[in-house]
Amino acid sequence: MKRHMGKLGTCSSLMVVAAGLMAAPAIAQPATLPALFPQPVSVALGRGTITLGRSVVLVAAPGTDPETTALVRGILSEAGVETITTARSLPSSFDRPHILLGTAGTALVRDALARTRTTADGNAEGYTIAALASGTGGLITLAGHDADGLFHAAQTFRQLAGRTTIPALTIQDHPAMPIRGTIEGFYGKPWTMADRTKHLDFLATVKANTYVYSPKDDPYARDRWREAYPAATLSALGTLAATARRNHVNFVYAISPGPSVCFSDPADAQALQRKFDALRGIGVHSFYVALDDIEYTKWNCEADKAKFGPSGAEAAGIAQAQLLNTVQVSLLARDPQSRPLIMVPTEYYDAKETPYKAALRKHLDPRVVVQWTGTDVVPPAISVPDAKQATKAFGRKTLLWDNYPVNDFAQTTGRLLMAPYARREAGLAGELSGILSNPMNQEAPSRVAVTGVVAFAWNDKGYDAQRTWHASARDLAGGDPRATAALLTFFDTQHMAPTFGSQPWQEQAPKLKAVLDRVREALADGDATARHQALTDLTRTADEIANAPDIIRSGTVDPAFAEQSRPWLDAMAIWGRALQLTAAGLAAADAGSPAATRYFADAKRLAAEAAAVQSIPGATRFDGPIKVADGVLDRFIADAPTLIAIDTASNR
Ligand code: LTM
Repeated sequence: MKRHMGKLGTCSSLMVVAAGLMAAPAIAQPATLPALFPQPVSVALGRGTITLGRSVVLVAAPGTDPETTALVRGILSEAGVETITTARSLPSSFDRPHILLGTAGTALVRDALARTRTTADGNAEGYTIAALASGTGGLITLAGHDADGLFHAAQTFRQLAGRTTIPALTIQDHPAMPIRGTIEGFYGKPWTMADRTKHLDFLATVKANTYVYSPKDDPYARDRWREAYPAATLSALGTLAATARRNHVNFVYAISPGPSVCFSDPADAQALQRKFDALRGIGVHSFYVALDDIEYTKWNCEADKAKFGPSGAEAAGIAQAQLLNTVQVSLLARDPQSRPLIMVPTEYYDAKETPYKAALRKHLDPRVVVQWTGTDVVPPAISVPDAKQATKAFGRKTLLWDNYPVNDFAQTTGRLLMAPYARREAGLAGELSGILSNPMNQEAPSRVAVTGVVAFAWNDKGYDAQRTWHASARDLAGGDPRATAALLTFFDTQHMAPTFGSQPWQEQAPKLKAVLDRVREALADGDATARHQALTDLTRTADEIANAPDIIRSGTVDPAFAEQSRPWLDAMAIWGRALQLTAAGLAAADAGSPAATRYFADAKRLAAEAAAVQSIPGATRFDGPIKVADGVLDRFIADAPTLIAIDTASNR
């Protein structure tokens, strides 16, 4: 957002300009609390505001990560700042906005925080922002507890710099959960390297710190796991790892040897190490062994029977633990920087006590991080007691693998999952080491849910599902209100989130359903005024649905979003026209006009056309007809001609 407001420092100078422009009595605009996502731990307003204007002074404390400095420069330019002067120390008074960056251990940062009577956040990845308005300028200190914290401070500063003025304030912030991000762990078409690069850039903006590479359809990670990657793929993964590093995101490489591994064969442990060595060679320092979705009650080799006895769940737990322990030890031996190994067990889908889990708990190195997906593969909700149960079952705090918004299972055929991230209980941070979202095959649409997952993992107690949802629409729309509204209309038509069973855990199109229910009620019981009002609302809603696809495609929304949502937008436009005709039919019938019959017939034809739109072949695991507000919109259009009698004899 570019702004050129000159060197207007405080409320009072802004007020003078505003008064001059509008010739109205000058009323000082009070500073207001900014909306920030993820919600910081605490934000307290001070007195006055700072306007960045055209010229600022940037002071980077010694040791500041040059890439974070470059990021802040970019944010300032984006905010309309034309001249960035650098300095090595702070003046005693501020004629312009001064931005100070650094970690809390540096004298410069300590001094700046003392001037604002603030202490530094002392948590890993934590940060403090202190903005002090003073004269025509001010001092904005971004103080990281560590380099990651400073990077997160810069991401919050991006949101502040997008405002017309920055209020004087103090922010103290740090994550509630140490691990936050995405596991590309779905079946079907993997993301492209370009998708992943964009996703890593996005993850940084929402303060995520982890991306796990685990596409089920990468043959070199699963069926052909023993084979080396082709040089070009390895090099592309290296580029990705570098992008992750730049974004302060931990790039984790996952391998799935389960379908063919022989646990007792040292050659297989060596094959795993060889694979990890190759990845380490291109800059990866974090590894993962995935043992989900495999047959674990049969051995893959006779040698396992000889070593572990007859096959079965308990023996599998012991064999898996032994292999993983070997990997954990070798990772640290080869690379002291290596992070703890992460694994997903074969029984990942509940926390019930079983012989397999007992074996894993007893034999697995306590350093190994264990994932689980909740009380089911796709659970309807996750509570603190659920997570406590998992801690008990797996013998450590677990890392939640949240199967939302993944759309690779049969119930999700033809769907994008665009509802807010919800039904995870505040307080889970006390019982989980983190959350990784398993996204959709469509990267850009996945960002909506991932924003929620990461915001919840950052601050579960302060998380607001609806407001975070709106904020993610705004981000995708580049801040444009019309495009934001169009996106939210679209999300409502893709709100349904199925479970593996027949009961969805998020309802379909709640906003649209409320409008359509009001029409049904007004027609059933309302007087002429109520009917007219309900039908007017219906027409407006139909227009919003019909127009949203064009608005989403008009360029303000990230083009990747429009491209990946193509068939859904195509179908939505047709459904919108069908609803417009339905609204016209109801209005005609309400006025006693026989034209209603033709409107309803045209609506029916368009509804059939919309329902026939198909997904892009191969884009998701299951191809099929595209769903748009299904069960709500289609039902209403079908029912509409029955809601009101059509006067076929009328000649009005
Ligand atoms: O959830 C896990 C641990 N494994 C698989 C995922 O790969 C898959 O994407 C989801 C959703 O279908 N279900 C799984 O079982």
